[in-house]
Amino acid sequence: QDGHDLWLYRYNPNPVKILSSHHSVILATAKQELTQGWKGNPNATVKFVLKKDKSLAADGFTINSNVITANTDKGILYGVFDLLRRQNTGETISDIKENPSYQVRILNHWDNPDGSVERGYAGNSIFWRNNDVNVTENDLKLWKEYARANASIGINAAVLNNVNASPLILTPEYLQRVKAIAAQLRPYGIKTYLSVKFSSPALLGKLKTSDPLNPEVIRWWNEKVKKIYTVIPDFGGFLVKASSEGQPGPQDFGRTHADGANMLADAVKPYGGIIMWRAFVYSPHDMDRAKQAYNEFMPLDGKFRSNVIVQVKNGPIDFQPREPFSPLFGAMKKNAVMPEFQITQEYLGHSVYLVYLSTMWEECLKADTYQAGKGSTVAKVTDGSVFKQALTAIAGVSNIGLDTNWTGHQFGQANWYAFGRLAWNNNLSSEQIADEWLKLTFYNSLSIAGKEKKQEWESKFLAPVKQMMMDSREAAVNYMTPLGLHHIMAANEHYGPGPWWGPKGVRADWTPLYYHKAGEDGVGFDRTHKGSDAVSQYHEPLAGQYNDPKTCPEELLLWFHHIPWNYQMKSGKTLWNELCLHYDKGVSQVRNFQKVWDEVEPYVDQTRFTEVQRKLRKQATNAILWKDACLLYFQKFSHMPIPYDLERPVNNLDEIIANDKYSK
Ligand code: BDP
Repeated sequence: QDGHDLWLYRYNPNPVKILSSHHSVILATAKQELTQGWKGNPNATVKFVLKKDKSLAADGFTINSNVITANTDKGILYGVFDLLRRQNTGETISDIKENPSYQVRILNHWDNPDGSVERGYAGNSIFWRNNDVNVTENDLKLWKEYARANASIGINAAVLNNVNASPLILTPEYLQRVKAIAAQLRPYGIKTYLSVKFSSPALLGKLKTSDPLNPEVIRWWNEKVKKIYTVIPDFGGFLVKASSEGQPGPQDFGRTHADGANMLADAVKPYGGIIMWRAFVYSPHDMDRAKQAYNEFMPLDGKFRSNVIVQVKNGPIDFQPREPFSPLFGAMKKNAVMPEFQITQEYLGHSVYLVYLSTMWEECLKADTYQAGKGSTVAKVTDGSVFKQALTAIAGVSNIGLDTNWTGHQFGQANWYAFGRLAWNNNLSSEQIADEWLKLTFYNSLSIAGKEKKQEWESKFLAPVKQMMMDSREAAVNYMTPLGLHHIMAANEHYGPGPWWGPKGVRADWTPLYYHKAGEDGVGFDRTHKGSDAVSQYHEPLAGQYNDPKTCPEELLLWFHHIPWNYQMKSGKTLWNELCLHYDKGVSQVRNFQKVWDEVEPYVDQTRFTEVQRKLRKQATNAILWKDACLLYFQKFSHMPIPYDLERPVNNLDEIIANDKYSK
């Protein structure tokens, strides 16, 4: 077992008969999957029924005594995968009805034409290689495996290239490769999308401008879109990062985000395409980066076309181990908004840390925005239940690369899996998802002898490993950025600690100093009414709760407040002592993960066991570095001792800083 089979390993299927009065490419896929995965009674008959059922969404289905019913062939395919999953996890199957939470459940690949992957830690791109557009047999095989894995968890869309988009992607040569990829994804019900560079008309078309209101520019995009649809008739649309981090955009021409998005929306509209327009923007002039996306987008609410959806990162800053939810959720009421989660672990230890991200996404989805009264959770204000938005979607920035196990870390697969499951059902619990994933990934690959000991496996492997997953995100928060600290990672790579970093000449809101604001008087970013007033972007009662350090959840305290070192926390301890305790706890949690994993060795194949064991060792070493670096650095301001009953630092701050290549 090298992990390449993901959660899809199937053991010796039983024979099954399939009845279906319809035919389509997708139904053929559904039949094939059922045939190679059936675990129910041998020679049972399964029926596919396509009929109009108003209570079912386009991708929804019911399963009832071996009859799978849906409105569309895609619905049948999802029904088949659902049935197989339940068989493989040992669930009882009766009277099942499933409708997806979001219409578009999409992976964003930050992959570049040269094969590199921005923030990718699992090898090079599966889609692009050295700017070479030739398609090999191996490519086709891999793309098909990719499509199958996605379909099995309900993902139905993929953006094939980086949001920092190369204009090359729209050239005829690249579009041919996109066509080849789309052909592998289509039988699994997956639509293809591309990221585009806003200045493509000037860069590729040699126009004098890329101004979205210029008639030549409009014509250029219309022509380009027409060509794309000739090559890929079911093309999904564009994802756009514009006027952000140096990317060109409508603001270069004095236009708004809505002007830019609507021009593209009009171009794809005749073909049923959509535009996902990212709200990840921040101008260097505003005083608090956490407020900027809201400030730019709120005035545009209602100004976007109906086939535009605004794509918002879960937190207001940038995929930190913990952030409050972005105040744009729920705030925009007239235009559709979609969440963007980051599956790749840019700020959470790359492919070294074992961090199960589902609990973080669940925290965001279940957070109450109060925008339309109590219960207006992020899930509900984005899936169409609170605001009747016609278009609903959710995106995950992929962690996939050419590594044999796809995700670099064997447990990174759980995050890909969890994203798909939550996109399908934003009400699922992370615990259930972990349970499914572990059974599918580790139990089903055991030998028969292993399987006879199912109960033993459940108590000795499933229970402790699931608990480790459930605790893993909080552990990372503890040893990296506890109590609301954020963005104190080392520059550029965002892996190790770097709270000291903030050289002159670098824009302030890219540096840790800007975010933690540690000084003799305390630590944390004052976002209260007296500070940047970011709290006012939240609806009451949240704004009031966040504004007062006594009612602000302690896990977000230093996000919203600048707090004196000797401030008394709910525990009665000082802020400084609590900070020390959190860092220390994070380290012991990871050490405990090592023990948990070492003990489950008899239940895991050697390859996967050793891989995870080695990564946990690295994670533990790095956790200690984080703890030592942050505590020794903050101690220069607090002048307080690390509580003597805690483990002492084993690294020296001056040496850590000397080893930080960005601080030279
Ligand atoms: C940041 C990443 C950067 C991305 C950017 C984005 O550091 O590589 O391009 O987000 O989402 O987190 O556009």
